[in-house]
Amino acid sequence: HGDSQPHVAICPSSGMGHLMPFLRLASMVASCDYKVTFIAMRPTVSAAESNQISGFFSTHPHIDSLDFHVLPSDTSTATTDDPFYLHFQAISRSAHLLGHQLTTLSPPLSAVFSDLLVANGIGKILSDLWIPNYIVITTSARFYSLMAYLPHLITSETITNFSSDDDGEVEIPGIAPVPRHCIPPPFFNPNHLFTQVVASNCRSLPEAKGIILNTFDFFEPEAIGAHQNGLVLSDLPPVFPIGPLRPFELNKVQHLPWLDDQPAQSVVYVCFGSRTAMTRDQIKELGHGLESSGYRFLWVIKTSKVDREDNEELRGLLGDGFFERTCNVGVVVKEWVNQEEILAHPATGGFINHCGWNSVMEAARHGMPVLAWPQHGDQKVNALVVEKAGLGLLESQWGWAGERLVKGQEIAEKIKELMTNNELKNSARKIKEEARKAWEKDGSSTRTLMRITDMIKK
Ligand code: BUP
Repeated sequence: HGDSQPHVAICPSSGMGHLMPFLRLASMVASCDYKVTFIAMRPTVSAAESNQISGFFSTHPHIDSLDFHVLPSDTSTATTDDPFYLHFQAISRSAHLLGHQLTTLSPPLSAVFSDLLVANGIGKILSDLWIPNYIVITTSARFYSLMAYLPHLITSETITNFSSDDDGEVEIPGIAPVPRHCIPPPFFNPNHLFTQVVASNCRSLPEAKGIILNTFDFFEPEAIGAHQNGLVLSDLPPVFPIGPLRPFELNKVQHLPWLDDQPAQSVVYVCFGSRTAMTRDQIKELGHGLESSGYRFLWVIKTSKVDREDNEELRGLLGDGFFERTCNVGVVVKEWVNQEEILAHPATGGFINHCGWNSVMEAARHGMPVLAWPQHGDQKVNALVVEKAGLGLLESQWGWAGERLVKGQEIAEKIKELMTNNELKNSARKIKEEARKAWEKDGSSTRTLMRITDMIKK
């Protein structure tokens, strides 16, 4: 130990979808006998994130924690009031301060694992000091390709030339073209805050030592292969696919007495991630859909954008009598649940999900068939990956959040298909098997993680 033990700093950005994979990575790196310092972004966007961070440190006392205070976002020029986009901008704007803070850590850092959103701010500072920076991508390899190529799409005006009713495709070297309707709408506007933050950080990708991907060879062979062969852009760093990242141990064991009492594979688990996407009317239709599908359900529902204001009355939202009529077959939860445990539970038979990438990797790890219902951002591209890999069903006509009201009957039909499709069940099982193999002694993710840790030791 002592000075010979390599020291790695883990720098996530905000939002549960960004925090979770970094906590997992911190735990995995610490178990390779490295000294790990975890940078906690303050304030967090949601209370769930700060709870998750404290839960993590109660089981990982050997990992150092360092708070980093993010500068307030600059709302004067902002083109959006979305709290997550504003926070992304704030983090991106503060990243140079984070870079300086990292250089004062002791013992000096052997490497940094950082979020893409801080790449621009810390990249140059770290490379001047010869500290290798590995950028961790919290989305699919396919969406990473689109982001990496975004600066080029903007400069060449390829993307701004699309009109909103265009049903063309965006060509990206090395990977299958991305249908226009799957590209996040902000990307068509080069002045949108989200587009600017992503594009400016992606311009710094070439400064990184490597790109860590939470995916695995079997799941995304095309996009991983394209990067390994330098097809997307020739100046991008090498990729290191080490997914599915493994969950870490928590002190609190969740009790799921209701789920324990249900028959095997009988329950539809419904969760659209930590931020809400759906309109009130759509939530109501989803309620109708679940009810008329006749299946049992466990529905985790978030009714406002960020959990701090999450105080809406579910009863009013779901309509008179919903709870009375479904009390024997369904459970609705507003609280934070341990999703991995639900996906691992024998009673769970299907997963209705927005395709936040962590959820996708968790479904893959547990071989859980997914009804993909993407809402925002990277989720439509992720849903294409889910469909192509054989992990789920995708109804491409359902649109982005709020674009179209999908009726309960239509949802119920899809739920029946999800729960009865044997071909899908078999391919999901195969994916689980391959995800397990990726982490065997000689598996692709095990070997890739070892390559990274060997590089850091040198
Ligand atoms: Br909600 C919820 N419990 O109650 P995604 C989520 N999770 O464990 P998101 C719980 O949070 P972005 C809950 O397992 C996953 O690891 C879930 O990340 C966990 O979606 C994580 O799936 C959520 O990537 O993030 O939060 O919408 O918008 O960044 O994709």
